[in-house]
Amino acid sequence: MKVTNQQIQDMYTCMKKIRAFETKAMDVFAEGSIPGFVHLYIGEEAVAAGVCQHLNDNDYITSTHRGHGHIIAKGGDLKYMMAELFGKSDGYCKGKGGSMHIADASKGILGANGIVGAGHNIATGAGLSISYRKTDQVCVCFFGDASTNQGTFHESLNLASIWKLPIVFVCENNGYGISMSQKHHMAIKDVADRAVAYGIPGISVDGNDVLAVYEAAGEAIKRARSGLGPTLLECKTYRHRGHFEGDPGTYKPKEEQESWLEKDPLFRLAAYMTDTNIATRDEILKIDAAVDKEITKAVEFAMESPVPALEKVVEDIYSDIIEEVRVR
Ligand SMILES: Cc1ncc(C[n+]2csc(CCOP(=O)(O)OP(=O)(O)O)c2C)c(N)n1
Ligand SMILES: [Mg+2]
Repeated sequence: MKVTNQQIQDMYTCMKKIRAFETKAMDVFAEGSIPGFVHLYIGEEAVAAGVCQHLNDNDYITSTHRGHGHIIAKGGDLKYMMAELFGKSDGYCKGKGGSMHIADASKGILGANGIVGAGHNIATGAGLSISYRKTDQVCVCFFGDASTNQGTFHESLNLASIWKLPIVFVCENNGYGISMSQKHHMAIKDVADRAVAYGIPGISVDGNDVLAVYEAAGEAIKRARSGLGPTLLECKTYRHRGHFEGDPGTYKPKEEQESWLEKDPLFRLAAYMTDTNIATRDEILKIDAAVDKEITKAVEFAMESPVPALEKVVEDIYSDIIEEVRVR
């Protein structure tokens, strides 16, 4: 699959945006500015960036508790995201959802999700809706390795396969479900092997190599758009932080952490870009500076946004859409 220098630069910008957003979220959480939990995506940026490079605004994604990266890569607005993390009224969910409940229907972002395995079903529903409407949209379902032990994963892959739904199931295999390493939560090494049970392609790639992710995701998305059905794409990666902020991650062996830090996807891509003359060091630093500026603005926006009034807690509980359906 052909990739242009411009697309490579765009993927770098996207990964840098995720890294900078997450690093800022880490800092403001440590200062006590963010209520609730934050699960950071640092180290896994190449997966969201490489996959979403192929998507349009009207394609769908479903996400997880570790969702900031997916939302940024799908075009989510950093200001509204940051305000949501701060629990402020200008946030995506008016400050009532927080980190794990960010959605933007205008961009096909069907929501981050605190329920492990729930995105699989939402993606299958979105895929079914696309196939009913006969459009060329796709839905990408992002999820972690441990979530593939949930019944929802198996039910969803089965239905998506038999109905040839336009879905790409993207497993971000970071080797852990909270503190439990993969070798203690499943008896196989490659999650992609699970595809065999549903008669669909199962591909495993280096999830810290954005070009490998881009290539494999491109094939899977092409297949889905052309009506050939779903693919299970496993991207092997690693989270640099603990499961959530506050988890010191002492269960991760030091040598393991060091070996993955050497494979940092952002630094790897920057090195590739300079080695192959796609960008100079100065050009990369310019991108970094522009991204940092955008993040600073997002934090200012979040800090200036008002705390929601107490009475707002009882608003937005029932959907107007349900009211409309009832009236009809
Ligand atoms: C249905 C459900 N069971 C358990 C949990 C608690 N929980 C939160 S994250 C997590 C592990 C998820 O691991 P994985 O799917 O590999 O994603 P990762 O955190 O590694 O990105 C668990 C068990 C939950 N949120 N929802
Ligand atoms: Mg995991």
